[in-house]
Amino acid sequence: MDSSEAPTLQIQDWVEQIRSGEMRAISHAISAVENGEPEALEILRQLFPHTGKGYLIGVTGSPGTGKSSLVDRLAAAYRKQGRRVGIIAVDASSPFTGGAILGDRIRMQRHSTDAGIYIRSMATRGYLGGLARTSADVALILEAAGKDVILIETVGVGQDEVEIVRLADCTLVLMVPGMGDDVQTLKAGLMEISDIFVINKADLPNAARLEQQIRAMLSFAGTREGWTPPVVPTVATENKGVEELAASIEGYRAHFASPARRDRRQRERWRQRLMEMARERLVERVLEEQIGEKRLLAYADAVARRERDPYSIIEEILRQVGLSQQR
Ligand SMILES: Nc1nc2c(ncn2[C@@H]2O[C@H](COP(=O)(O)OP(=O)(O)OP(=O)(O)O)[C@@H](O)[C@H]2O)c(=O)[nH]1
Ligand SMILES: [Mg+2]
Repeated sequence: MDSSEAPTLQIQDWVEQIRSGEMRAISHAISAVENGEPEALEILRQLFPHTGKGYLIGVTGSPGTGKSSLVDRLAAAYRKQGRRVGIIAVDASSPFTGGAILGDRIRMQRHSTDAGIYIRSMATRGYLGGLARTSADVALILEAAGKDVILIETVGVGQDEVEIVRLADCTLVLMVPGMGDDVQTLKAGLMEISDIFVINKADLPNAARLEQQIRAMLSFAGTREGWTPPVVPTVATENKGVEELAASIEGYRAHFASPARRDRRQRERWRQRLMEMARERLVERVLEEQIGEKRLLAYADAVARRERDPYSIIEEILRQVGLSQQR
């Protein structure tokens, strides 16, 4: 065998193993994506034609609202229906509650003997390719591995996290009673992306009040393509409201199942992802490979001291890589 053929064959084997759902092959591929290893791109390319059938559910909300607990329950409900489940927990080590790591550990133990469920935690820092793209790629791997439902848990605080749930087919925003000004704390960005509102910890006082507030807010926001986000109360710790939530998700899925709607959403999603991917690759190529951190710092110094203006520096950089329009 020619040595140049060896890696290709290996990758083909690897891809086959992922597609048959082998946990170690899946984990290995996810690590390759996370670490930006060179073979990751080839794996993703080969897996891509086998994606597109999984349903991505984004679960977001402030720290400690019960996202992990609820994801755990939803996963169990889907398993009962015989569906294969993937879970991506982004930033499972929230510094705010401290409960999450323990919670995730318990969850992993509970499902550890079930081959139909794959759970992966990802820390938020240190991804070469950016968090949103990395988790999108991880979701593609899980889809190719035959997961029917993929749950992505993320703390809805930063732009990155909002980007992540934007990838989802359906996004749940968790709120809990008695958190400050309740609905006032709901960021406009989250409002825009929420397909279903979940009032978790509905066992706590003031759950009904929160529900009223959300409904009042929704009556101003109106419907999107004929869909008004339902408000579903749950008690994740007691497994209450989980069936109802699964039914709401199913309702949402059915609502957007028409080919025209689905195609429009898919096209919009890929338009955004293509732009992000292009931006990222261009920045990587131009700044890291052509300019370098040292030169970048020197430019920044010059601008900060007002010795140069940033506009002509960008022109200069583009000229160097042959992309300038001004010649
Ligand atoms: N009373 C009550 N407590 C709950 C409920 N759901 C979760 N909790 C508790 O809330 C705490 C946080 O739950 P998690 O599931 O870790 O919340 P999270 O949103 O994943 O937290 P982070 O990932 O740290 O942002 C834990 O102590 C849970 O037991 C609920 O419905 N009612
Ligand atoms: Mg959590």
